[in-house]
Amino acid sequence: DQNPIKAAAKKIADTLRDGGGPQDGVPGKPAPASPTVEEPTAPTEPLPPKADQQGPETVSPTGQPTGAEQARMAQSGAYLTTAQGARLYDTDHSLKAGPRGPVLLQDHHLREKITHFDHERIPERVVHARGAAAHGVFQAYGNASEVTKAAFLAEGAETPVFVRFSTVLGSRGSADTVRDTRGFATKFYTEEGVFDLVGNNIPVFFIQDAIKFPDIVHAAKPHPDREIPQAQSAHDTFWDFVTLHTEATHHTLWNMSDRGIPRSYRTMEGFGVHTFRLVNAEGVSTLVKFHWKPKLGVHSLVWEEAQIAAGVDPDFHRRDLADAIEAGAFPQWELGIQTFPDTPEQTFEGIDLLDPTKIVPEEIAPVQPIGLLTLNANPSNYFAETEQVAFHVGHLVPGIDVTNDPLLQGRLFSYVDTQLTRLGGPNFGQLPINRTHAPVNDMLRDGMHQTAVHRGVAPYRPNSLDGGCPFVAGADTGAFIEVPAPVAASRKVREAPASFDDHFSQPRQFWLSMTPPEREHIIAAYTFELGKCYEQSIKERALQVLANIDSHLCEQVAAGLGLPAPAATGRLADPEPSPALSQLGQIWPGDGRIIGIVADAGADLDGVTSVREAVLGAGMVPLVIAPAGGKIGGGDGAVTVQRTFATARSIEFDAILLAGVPAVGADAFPARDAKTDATPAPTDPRLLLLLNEAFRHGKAIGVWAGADAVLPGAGIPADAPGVVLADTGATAFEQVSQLLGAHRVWERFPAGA
Ligand code: HDD
Repeated sequence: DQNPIKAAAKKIADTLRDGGGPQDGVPGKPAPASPTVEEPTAPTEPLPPKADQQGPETVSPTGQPTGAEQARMAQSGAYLTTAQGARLYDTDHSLKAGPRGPVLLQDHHLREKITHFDHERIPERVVHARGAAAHGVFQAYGNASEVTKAAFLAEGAETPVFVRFSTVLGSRGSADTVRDTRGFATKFYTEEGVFDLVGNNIPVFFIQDAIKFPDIVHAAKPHPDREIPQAQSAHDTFWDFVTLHTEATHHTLWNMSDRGIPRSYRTMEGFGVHTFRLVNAEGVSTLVKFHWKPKLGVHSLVWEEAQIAAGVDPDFHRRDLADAIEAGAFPQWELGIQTFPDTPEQTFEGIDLLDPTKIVPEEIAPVQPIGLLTLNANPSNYFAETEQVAFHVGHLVPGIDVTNDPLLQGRLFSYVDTQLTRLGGPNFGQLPINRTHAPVNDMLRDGMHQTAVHRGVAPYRPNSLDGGCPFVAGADTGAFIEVPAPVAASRKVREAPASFDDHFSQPRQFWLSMTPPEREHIIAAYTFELGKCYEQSIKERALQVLANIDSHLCEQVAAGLGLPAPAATGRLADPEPSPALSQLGQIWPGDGRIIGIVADAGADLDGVTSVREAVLGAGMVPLVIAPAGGKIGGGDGAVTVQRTFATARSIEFDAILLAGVPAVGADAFPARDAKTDATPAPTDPRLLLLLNEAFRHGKAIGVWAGADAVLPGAGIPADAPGVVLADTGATAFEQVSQLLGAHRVWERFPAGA
């Protein structure tokens, strides 16, 4: 039988018949030992770096799993059982009154299987529903001990962590690359209890008071009548709210910048947003803002890439994170703090530190690195870990305290409340992923899904029956020790301080800090999003907001919308630009970058082989793209194909190399005409599209072995910036990898990308 699926099925059936499988229930034959199930909160050993970092399709285990691989199998035991442990002899047929008869209610296995399935889904998160996560370790540098007594920040401390990245607006099944804020939530399993840093990739928030959170979320989520659009802000209700409510201007501007479409979770900054309060061993307090700085730099997609990815690979960020970790390219971030004196005013250089719509520019308060985060293991089970993890800004350890930021104060209520619905009761802290690594002695009892079997009779204090236990900690080791900051005598009010009224000077500072290509992207983003609105009055109001940020920005967007540009309503602020806000201008390591190498049988295959090695040696991932799958070339020099013209799309690659123009008769490239020396365009439009997109998206392109003949057909001028014509593959890759340090060939922008 030539059909491979049938052949595989037959092989399995033969194995089972020959006694190789669990159905072979010979009485008296011992069942195979069940492998030990790992504790989900303990990070599994990082997978060893793949010897050759093959593309994802070559890394899946094939054949019979053994050892550690067996522990990763879905079922740990050999026999299929009911939930009560009774072995089953059939799971494919319902119990019926005869082969053609009705199904019997008596069938416990049928009812149990279907009932459990019916209840497999839990409510998705009301925001941040779509996410991806990883285990890792946090290593403290020790310098933070000056400002905090938190044990996990002391020198040499190593703390297991679980980090979940997310989009905010979309449902669980929405696309990764939509324009949105990204969540960056970190659970530190410290020896003093769990500390959660629940931040975003944008350092400011839409609103200044938590009471408005339902409003902004209702406005940003899909319209309630048709439930569209999914996972995006390009619609009337969003723009209605953020233009009426101008404290949202700063966050919205960040969303419209390249920060709203990250290249990867690995290349995002993270921010704690609020000002927190740290307390050291002497009881001295310091105000701080937390920052995560990615070792790979801060990089984004271009808008067209984001849109293509949403269709071609909606799991783009999830896949990128998991692949990088599996390949051993562990992403890293430094945790940093900006520190401010804890004065009664709680301002710094005139910036209100309690206003979550304001940043403190790094130029006036440098970010001091205090530790290193490394993500080194993928979750074993998405539901048990990534879906059930429950973060909470109130999960604090001794030495870290909150401030009066009214947004933070409301969050302190919301996070535990939401878990009651999402995770079905108050015992979600007992789920493996949420369990603290510190001893728990909480006197909380019973409730839905209680899994602990508590002993004794005195879960109360004071008691005499348990000898007075448990005792309370001293102020030196206890959490939630309030810094005795005075609370100004006042009257009860529903008001914000006057300093919260400035909604435009920092957006203007952000705009002034952008480079020309970044500004072009912002203009294009506003033009796109407002162009998707139906209500003229909302567009006009949005232009008024833009006029209060910058006249050029307003005029360009107005031109795109075909509307007049209004003037600013007042005098524009004149802030100093903050270069740290720009993503451009630095050179970054290329670790984990994906290099597509286009080749076919007639290409320079020796060159391809050596370039692959060079790419791996540089810590990047080479993926060979060919007209069809399998191998190209023969013998020892054969090259394995990872992507075909059918499966490759430009968005996956950070740079493209072309390994030559093959000889007559090759599939991909037509030959040079011997008489005229002219080379017709390549025949395969998918290759043309790949090259053309890569070029328009500012990606470096390296060619050798005559492959420059392919470029005109793809609309690529051979002398364009970032197009490398080299003699050998080695030189082509060397120059391309240098260009990658800047992420993109920015000279090609602005070009309408
Ligand atoms: Fe929130 C989830 C970040 C304001 C209410 N939030 C959630 C997550 C992140 C943030 C990263 C996902 C956590 C995960 O991966 O499980 N949220 C922020 C930041 C904010 C912020 C950085 C402002 C600085 N959030 C905020 C406010 C409220 C909430 C003002 C409510 C008053 N957030 C929630 C929530 C969620 C949540 C409803 C949904 C799922 C969850 O908590 O566990 O409680």
